[in-house]
Amino acid sequence: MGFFDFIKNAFFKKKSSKYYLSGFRQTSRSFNEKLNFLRKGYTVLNDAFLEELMITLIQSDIGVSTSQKIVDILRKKATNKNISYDDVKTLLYESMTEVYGDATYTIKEGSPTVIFLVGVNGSGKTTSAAKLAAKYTEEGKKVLLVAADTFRAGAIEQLAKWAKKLRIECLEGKENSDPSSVIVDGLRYAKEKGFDLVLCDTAGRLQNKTNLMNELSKMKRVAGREIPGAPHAVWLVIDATTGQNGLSQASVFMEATDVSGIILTKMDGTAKGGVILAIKDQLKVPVVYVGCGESVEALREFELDSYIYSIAEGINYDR
Ligand SMILES: Nc1nc2c(ncn2[C@@H]2O[C@H](COP(=O)(O)OP(=O)(O)OP(=O)(O)O)[C@@H](O)[C@H]2O)c(=O)[nH]1
Ligand SMILES: [Mg+2]
Repeated sequence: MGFFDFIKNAFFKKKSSKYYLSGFRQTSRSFNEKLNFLRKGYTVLNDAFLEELMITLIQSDIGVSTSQKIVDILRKKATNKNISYDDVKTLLYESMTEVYGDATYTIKEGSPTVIFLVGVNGSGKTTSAAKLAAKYTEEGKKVLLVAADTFRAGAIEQLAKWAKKLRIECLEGKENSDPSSVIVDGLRYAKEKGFDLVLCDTAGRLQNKTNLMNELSKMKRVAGREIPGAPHAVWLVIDATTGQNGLSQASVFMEATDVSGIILTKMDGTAKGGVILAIKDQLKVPVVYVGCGESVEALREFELDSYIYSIAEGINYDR
């Protein structure tokens, strides 16, 4: 069985397949259209071909250095100089899988486990917090949402509304109060009431790095004082439609705090899904969730094989 048959079989058995196919539809379409140059003229894997491939990868938001790595891996893998379109595609997707590397992610558990969602405004923190709360509640965990975005008017209400709709408890901060004090209240309440997981939504104001650093480190400090090891994860939420720009946002946050994972939202609204490879390769932070649509279920755990399959072959299937 070939590489694709293997991942195809596994892919269609998964509940996530339909979300991946629709979430990565634009990326897949654009990527496959760009790869069409391979159909024209290239039957030999030569420098001109590799150069053209490199350009295609860069145009797909994979970034220069990550694209170079993929091309280098592919060159090494290609033992046969005479290549067909299908050979190249298989080699390419194997190389992309290799460049991503280890895709396993485990959350350090605490009692309760505390997760911060951080990121610039509009990236999808609040909706992701709500969607994650719904997912973990369904898995049997007792989940508390903490609305610690005390900065933006209406932010607390936005999360409280979601919580009400999903029937999940939400501790609401007061507008303009210190977000760290809301975190403390939330964690004390969670301990007292025996919650398993606390998801903290934070403000997305575009600050200077010093302010951001101070605010995030204070929130971390107070969380750690309440619950040993907290926060157990800090997930940076990035809007995928920003493409390579998201990468520079991520660098700023990574300098300000320890980011343990990335949530890439709005995949369904962009052809820039290639940025996942650039983020993991350049920042060495794993992608933990991908937002494949507006619905609660469309926030999916990141699965490397499903991702590669969706951008590679998804286009050939009826969706
Ligand atoms: N299509 C799509 N829309 C999304 C996704 N995730 C979030 N959104 C939308 O993006 C918009 C912004 O989401 P929010 O969750 O409010 O973003 P935020 O980071 O909390 O924003 P601030 O609180 O202003 O910092 C909302 O309209 C969401 O419905 C996704 O995966 N797909
Ligand atoms: Mg918000």
